[in-house]
Amino acid sequence: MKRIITFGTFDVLHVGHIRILQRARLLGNHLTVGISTDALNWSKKQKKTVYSQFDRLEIVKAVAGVDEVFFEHSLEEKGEYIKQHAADVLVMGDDWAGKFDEFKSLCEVVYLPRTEGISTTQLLAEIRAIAS
Ligand code: C2G
Repeated sequence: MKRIITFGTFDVLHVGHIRILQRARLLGNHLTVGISTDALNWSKKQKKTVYSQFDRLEIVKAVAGVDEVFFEHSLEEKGEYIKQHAADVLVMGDDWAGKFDEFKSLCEVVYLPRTEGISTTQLLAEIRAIAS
């Protein structure tokens, strides 16, 4: 059994999110996803989410290939989350490249390329333009 862990906000779920979850899952047999809480999202990005942490957790849980979800309350607790979930591999998008190398003592750390041309920020701008 190879256990994968990944983290993210996953607000207004889009194909970039789906692809990273699917590619992460292909690296092992079990995928756990840490969903950034609303408070963490505000502190790390000064952004409010469209969907609440509860809705974001429920949506990601429903994605095929996702086996388990939990709330990520703090970036500083990442090592604890890796241990609690007995993860063999930490997967992150390459926008985080190098940022989590300190966890290489606990598990393998893999940065996967982001999907080009799509982001929640861009989607929200398009929704605003369509709605106005
Ligand atoms: N992602 C992607 N392609 C995109 C957009 C996002 O592959 N076009 C990936 C990101 O690289 C990340 C995951 O999808 O690995 C979730 O992205 P976000 O919701 O933006 O998550 P973020 O706020 O970066 O949270 O502990 C770290 C954080 O919780 C990561």
